[in-house]
Amino acid sequence: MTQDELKQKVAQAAIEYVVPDTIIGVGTGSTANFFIDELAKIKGQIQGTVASSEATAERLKSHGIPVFDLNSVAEISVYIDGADEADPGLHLVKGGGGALTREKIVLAVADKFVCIADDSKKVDVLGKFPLPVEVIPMARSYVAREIVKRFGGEPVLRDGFTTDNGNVILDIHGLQIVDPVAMENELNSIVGVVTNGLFAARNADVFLCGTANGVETIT
Ligand code: ABF
Repeated sequence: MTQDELKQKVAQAAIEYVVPDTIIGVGTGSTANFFIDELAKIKGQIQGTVASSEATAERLKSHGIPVFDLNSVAEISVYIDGADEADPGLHLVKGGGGALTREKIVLAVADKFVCIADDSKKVDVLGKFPLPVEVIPMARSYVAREIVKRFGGEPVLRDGFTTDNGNVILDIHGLQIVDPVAMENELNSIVGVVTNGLFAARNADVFLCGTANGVETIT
């Protein structure tokens, strides 16, 4: 099976987690896009969605799926999104697509987090994928220096990229993240950091992992 076929399989499997007559949080990226296309087939069964990026909102709307502003929504039954890395504790690195802050905000409102990815995203220790950190532009150099001082690694400015929130991203290369919860919290304590791509304090509840032998459900 190709990687796209694996992504499609997990997207189809995620439909099982869609709660009828509720609002669904929808992530960003190529795997989430497969999910949106599957969701379109059952769009009459849900009230609507909240999107984690402008790109996702566009795709949802192009299928005629209602997209609500998060401020008008009190409850999201489930948040379904991809990841860049997942460790055995279902702690994730996300944000390769640059949507990490809105992803984390939508997730904060959701009752359940279902992560969908092919098995290339499974790792023993997080950090091989550069860890994205969204930063207020004027704090970029300060935050980069603090990161090197506290964690080592090499923060690299994502060239020519501005987030949906008007900020920049530093991708930290060369990390071995053995305590993802502690690192997530400490990164967030640096003034000028908006969010970081560790989804560890709130990790995934379910990981639907696409393998050559089918979809593995990891909880
Ligand atoms: C989002 O999409 C991100 O948090 C993550 O960076 C990315 C995964 O993309 P893909 O599904 O294209 O591999 O979920």
